[in-house]
Amino acid sequence: NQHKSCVVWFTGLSGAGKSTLSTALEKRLYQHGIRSYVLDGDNVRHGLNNNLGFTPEDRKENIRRIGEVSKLFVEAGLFALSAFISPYREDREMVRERFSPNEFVEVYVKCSLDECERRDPKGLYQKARRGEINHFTGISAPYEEPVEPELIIETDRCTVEEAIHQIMDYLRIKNLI
Ligand code: GGZ
Repeated sequence: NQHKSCVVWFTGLSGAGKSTLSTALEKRLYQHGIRSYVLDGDNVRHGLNNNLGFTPEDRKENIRRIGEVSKLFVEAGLFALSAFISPYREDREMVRERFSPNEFVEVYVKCSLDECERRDPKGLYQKARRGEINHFTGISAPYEEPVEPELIIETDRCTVEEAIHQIMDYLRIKNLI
């Protein structure tokens, strides 16, 4: 049951489905005997990065640190499933460059802003529209789409199950699992 380890880097708008997909992938990998760990806002922004906000500079540092933590996971032989908006192309590319080409799998969790705003699971878009949250991605801060992501998953057009299939197939083709 030899496998390589890698980072699966989920990028996309708030509410696009990054956490849902990374958690579902963690479960599926576990069923295959592969240990992985989800890094997301809940376990990183409240701890390691609790001194960072949402300005471009803070997001850059957020993503840089998460990239370094992801690298430690991969060196430890685990799959790192990193689920952050990571809205700036330059910041994602900075992380990519820390890995060998087959170790970094960028997954664009694509969903229209309209749909994310309709879902609004935490009511953050509504707050952002009212001007109660500054620098909110999609409303008052940019999201730069990936140019050549390894995978694009359109969460307003497929089920979680289908999305996980798509990722697992990719990992198999690349001999990562
Ligand atoms: C975007 C914000 C903001 C602002 C708080 N902009 O959907 P969520 O709630 O649970 O996930 C979002 C999370 C984004 O943190 P990231 O570390 O992923 O962002 S980045 O990669 O850009 O550094 C959202 C919440 O934090 N949140 N304020 N202004 N999202």
